[in-house]
Amino acid sequence: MFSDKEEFKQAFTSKIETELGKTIETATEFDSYRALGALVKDRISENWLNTERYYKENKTKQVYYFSMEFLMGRLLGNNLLNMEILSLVDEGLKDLGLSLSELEEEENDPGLGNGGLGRLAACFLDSLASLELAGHGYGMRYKYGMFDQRIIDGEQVELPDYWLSKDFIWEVRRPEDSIDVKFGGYVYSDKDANGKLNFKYKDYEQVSAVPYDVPVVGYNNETVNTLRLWSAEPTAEDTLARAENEKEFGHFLNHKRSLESISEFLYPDDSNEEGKRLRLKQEYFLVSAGVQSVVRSFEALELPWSSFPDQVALHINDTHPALVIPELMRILMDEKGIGWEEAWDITQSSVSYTNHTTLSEALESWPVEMVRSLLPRIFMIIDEINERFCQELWRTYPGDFDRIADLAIVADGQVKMAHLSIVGSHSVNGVARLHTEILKKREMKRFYDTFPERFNNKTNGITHRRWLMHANQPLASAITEAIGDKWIEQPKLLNNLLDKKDDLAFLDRLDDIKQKNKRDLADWVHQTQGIAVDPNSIFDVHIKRLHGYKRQLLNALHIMHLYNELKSHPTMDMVPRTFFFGAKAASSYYFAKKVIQLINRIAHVINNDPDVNDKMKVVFLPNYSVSIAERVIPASNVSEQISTASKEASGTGNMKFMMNGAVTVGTMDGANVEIHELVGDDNIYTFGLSSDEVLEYYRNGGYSSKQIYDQDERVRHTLDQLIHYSPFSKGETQFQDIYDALVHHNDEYFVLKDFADYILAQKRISQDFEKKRQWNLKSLINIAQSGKFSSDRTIQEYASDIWKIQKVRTLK
Ligand code: 26V
Repeated sequence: MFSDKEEFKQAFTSKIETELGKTIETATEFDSYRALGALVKDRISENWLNTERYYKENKTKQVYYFSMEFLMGRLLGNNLLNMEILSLVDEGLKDLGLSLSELEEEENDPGLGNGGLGRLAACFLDSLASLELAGHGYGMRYKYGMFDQRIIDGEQVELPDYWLSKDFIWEVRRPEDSIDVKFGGYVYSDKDANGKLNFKYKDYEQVSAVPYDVPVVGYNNETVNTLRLWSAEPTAEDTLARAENEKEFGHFLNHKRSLESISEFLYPDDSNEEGKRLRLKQEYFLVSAGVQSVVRSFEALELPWSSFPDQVALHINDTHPALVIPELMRILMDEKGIGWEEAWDITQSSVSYTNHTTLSEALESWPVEMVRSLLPRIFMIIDEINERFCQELWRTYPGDFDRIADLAIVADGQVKMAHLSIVGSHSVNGVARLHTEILKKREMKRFYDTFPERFNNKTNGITHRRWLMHANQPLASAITEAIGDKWIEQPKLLNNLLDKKDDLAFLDRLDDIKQKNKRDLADWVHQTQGIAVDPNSIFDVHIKRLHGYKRQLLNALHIMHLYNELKSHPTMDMVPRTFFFGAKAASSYYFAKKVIQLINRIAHVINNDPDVNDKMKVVFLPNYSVSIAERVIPASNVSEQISTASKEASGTGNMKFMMNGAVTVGTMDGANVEIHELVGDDNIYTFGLSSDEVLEYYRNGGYSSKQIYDQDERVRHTLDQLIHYSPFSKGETQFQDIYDALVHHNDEYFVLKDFADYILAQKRISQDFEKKRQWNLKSLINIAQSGKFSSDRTIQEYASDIWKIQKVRTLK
């Protein structure tokens, strides 16, 4: 690496000259970003090669984390941080008249994920490399990631996110490792001389999966793992054959486009909509390319097949890559000649599965006919897995038709992917304690009864390197000055900050840092949106995907209520607040888009009303992304985690806020429960129904939102403003559907039920925020207790309990 700043400056200057044929003076910011990236890549490559060689030579067990989403965020700053040259580079660039943070802005944020699930995968990769564990990501190289959100006339408009418009400098295309993936056609079998059935495949369509490898750099070590993203292209033979057969070039182009569409775009996470065939194609494409390439690497080791599970762990991030199970069976049986029993044993022992939601509408299932026609051999194998599983159940529960129908993998003309995932793996985990309990006791109870030993909990985590050390460098430095730097390797040691509870100077320092971050955010909001916000107000932040169950609507209605209070009591004492929102709604999710429209409407009314706008402001941050989260979270005072209890499997934003000293207002849902347990009643604002209460209502009824509307004047007044003439509706009907959902369709997410309690929690926050010292102490306690939520802890648990892998030392 660079021994000092001067050496870096020298190397950087010559990179600009050799790589770009320019000088520091003539280079644009993007040029400088590229040159810096190229320089960093040079330094990564040696460790990358060595890591790979080490794993091979030592036959290290490898984990492959299959995920349809990796929400990586920008890589430049993170790589510099992990290589421990961030400040050296920062200073060197300053000498040359450049700013690192401005160069970082030149990088497109690769949005190859929807939200929590994709970002978790990215945090996990960072932890795997940083803990020197041999774990790699397998994902899709979508041409278009999460859409680019614009707000036009107060409504969400989606533009394609062509994130590759500027080269993605971190990837390395490896055509030599391409894999052929087959779709469609039909299967026939013949018997060989020994009477053994062989399955053959005819008239299929063949696609080439070309891998693009991205290095994943460990923190302060020599490990560089790989994120392998697959891209769909026509195969060489296919192209040649078509060129010979098809005289018309147009046909060829159409064919090429149809193949490439497999890795064209990321599906939004609420799409129950039609046209899912392409999504199933995407899933099989990732799985088949991935498993074939894993098998290829395994074979290079020249070990017996029985040792496959000692060499390889295949992890599936939700059910999206569940076809790993039949695909590995297919390869082992049809291509390697292994019998069913042994193949099944190998498969089950290698595969593990994480469930990320209990929402029934989010559980994947595919029409039998679609699977059969698109993946004929895979369907046969699934069908056989199902047959054998149902027979086994019949032996354990003879005559219990109801139970068997309930647990079957193929039933009602559908293939149930969660069932396939549980049956075909040795481990099933939930992502927070409460979530895992709900899986065991309710959603997957019958599976838990059948395979209790498979179920386990792995509470989610976040990488403290990106979310604290990089996003909030001043806070990280203050922590290190206070308790030394061991917390970086052992985040639980953040606990030592509790010794500073009575240290007024330290509490003031935390406050100063927060204040500075708030000013920076305020400046950025002013520059980008033209909205002036008061850095002394409470920064109250609600950033996450827009979903009914996440209840951005509850927050919005509360803001309307506060506005009404201020308007009717102009002299009312109110602690100034700025409400920030960031949220994308899937394009087909009508209700979610209405809520975005409402929030923008509220922002417009409040921000332009001089009667209130020195006390309240509402900011909707368009195009919420990892990089926006990195700006906003360090500047937050209040973290909104207000999902309907039982619905949010874990949440990970909640952990990021906590680690940056924001205090949570939240329901007892997901990982909020564990945050509450760590910080205690005084350092979190909990409110609302418990998950048991919610589940009880769903089961036995008894909730009437209309009754609350009729009885609570505040609710009625606020809701009426949605449909009657008011500043928010202006007499139009655009919010009628929100009103109807809450009043006439019995408020599926218990917004009205929790409204009163939420108002009280928010009142307490306002009162407490004014007691500065006490508030700073709450902030300190949150930071001090956040170590548990480092993804290093989570990954260590996966490594020892599920994957059975250990730390390795890579050699120079
Ligand atoms: C998918 C769908 C599809 C159908 C309509 C409703 C709906 C709602 C949510 C989803 C996403 C399911 C998978 C997911 O992203 N889960 C998130 O995973 C995070 C990481 O474990 C966790 O923190 C979040 O609580 C969980 O929602």
